[in-house]
Amino acid sequence: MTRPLAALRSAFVPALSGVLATLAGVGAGHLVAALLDPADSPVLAVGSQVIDLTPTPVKEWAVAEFGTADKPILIGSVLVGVVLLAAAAGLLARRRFAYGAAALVVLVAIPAVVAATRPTAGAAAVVPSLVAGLVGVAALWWLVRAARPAAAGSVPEGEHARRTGDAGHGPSRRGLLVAVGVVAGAAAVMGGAGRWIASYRSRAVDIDLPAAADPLRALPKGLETRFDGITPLQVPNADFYRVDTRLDVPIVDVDDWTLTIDGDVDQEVTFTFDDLLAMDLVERDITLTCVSTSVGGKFVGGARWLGVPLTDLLDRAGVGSRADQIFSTDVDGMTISTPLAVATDGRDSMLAIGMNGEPLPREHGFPARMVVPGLYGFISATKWVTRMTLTTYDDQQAYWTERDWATDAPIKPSSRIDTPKALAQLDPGENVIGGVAWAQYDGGVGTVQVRVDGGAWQDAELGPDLGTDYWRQWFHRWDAEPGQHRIATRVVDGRGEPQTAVRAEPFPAGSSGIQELIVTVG
Ligand SMILES: Nc1nc2c(c(=O)[nH]1)N[C@H]1C(S)=C(S)[C@@H](COP(=O)(O)O)O[C@H]1N2
Ligand SMILES: [Mo]
Repeated sequence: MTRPLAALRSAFVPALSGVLATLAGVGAGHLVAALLDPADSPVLAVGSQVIDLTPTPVKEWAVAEFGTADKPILIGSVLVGVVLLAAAAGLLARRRFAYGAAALVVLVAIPAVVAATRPTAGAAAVVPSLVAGLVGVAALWWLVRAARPAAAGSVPEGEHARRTGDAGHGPSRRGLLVAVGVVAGAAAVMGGAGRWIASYRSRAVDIDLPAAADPLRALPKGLETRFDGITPLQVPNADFYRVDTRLDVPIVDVDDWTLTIDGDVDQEVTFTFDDLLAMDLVERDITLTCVSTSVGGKFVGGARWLGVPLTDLLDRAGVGSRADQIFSTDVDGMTISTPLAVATDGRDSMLAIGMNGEPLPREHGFPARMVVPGLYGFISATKWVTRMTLTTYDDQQAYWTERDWATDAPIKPSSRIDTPKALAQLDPGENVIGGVAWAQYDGGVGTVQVRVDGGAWQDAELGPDLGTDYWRQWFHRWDAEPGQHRIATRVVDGRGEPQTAVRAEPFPAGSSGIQELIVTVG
């Protein structure tokens, strides 16, 4: 055997020991966290910290590149980093066990510190990382011991086999295999159990919500019932886009939850969930849009929200004259700024507790979230909200404000092509082009237009009108001739103003420009 190969071989078992010991520790930490607070799991804690520390351009790139898959990719990267460091710890442990153990302790100290310094961390936040450290070091000790050569000097291959079962003379190859198997198995079982428990705890909530004081009419039939590929008029909860800084879903117990309104108010008030249920509830069709969505992007969705008008809540507290923002905080200390004057200008801003006839799904903010028509979600749609502080932009800066995003960001009007898809292969003859468009301000969607191969803009036909706060489905029948074609769309608002063709990136106040895609006919 060549020298580098031999070195590699002798490094393999120690490195593997470090990795397995670490995975066992992480698995144990994940399991304990699932029982206490899943957010304190070592991997999630580090992942969340990475999200918060990631510079905005990188985050934008990741969201654009991977969409909602950015989170599994992030967790994967954290795990790869951990595995490399764990392998190094294993190699150190071969030199001297204490070195390797120390490296492992440093490795778990990172999530422990991160978990303990989360804004809402309790004393128990470090427990999962402590458990991870203890289990990791114990597993490493066992693996290192099991891997130690039976005697000083070299033992011929066959000797190992013969020594199997000879407990008195130190560990054997079989001992090592058993240790490796047990540690790997335990890591998988504990990690798997942790995941299962966490997902069981985050299952849908079963509460009956009262009806709105003045319920909306049943939803009309949308264009999706006539044309394949057009986004449903109302997006089912399970398909609704999700954008937030959380890796997991906060598990909020509705009996412990309260919402406090404080800051520049006549009197601080606190509402329980039952207090909300006792108030007059309203129902509204509102389209939610994410500032991170690119032109033609996916992070937009229409839903029917049930909740309490925001001004009913603010009036109970009595807003002072100094405040210019609602600085809202979620269960985990995440903060969002909303311009007070905009939110209270008469639009249907609300604290939503229901979505499409069901309690808010945990992913979408259970038990309560803000919804403000016409403002991008990052300055308006606080999920899992527990506090609204009336304050000024000078006095307090929210999460995205600190990251240089705009503080006033009305949703830009836009039209999106849902069908056909970019680069689709179509049959010649009649094809339906269709999608959704929004212009969430006075006037709303006036017309939606379609342009083929840079020609004249032609009016599309519109689907049901649910008000200016809601998107509008549209379709256009196109007699397609063989060849390659460019199709584009734009919305013209009720005042006759077409959406701008000027391209803008999502940062800092939302994307703009016209979506154009290429299809092949023939
Ligand atoms: N607590 C909390 N609320 C949040 C966010 C968040 O990261 N944390 N993200 C906001 C953003 S950027 C958007 S676009 C909307 C998305 O709401 P959805 O996930 O229900 O679609 O929630 C907003 N509310
Ligand atoms: Mo967003």
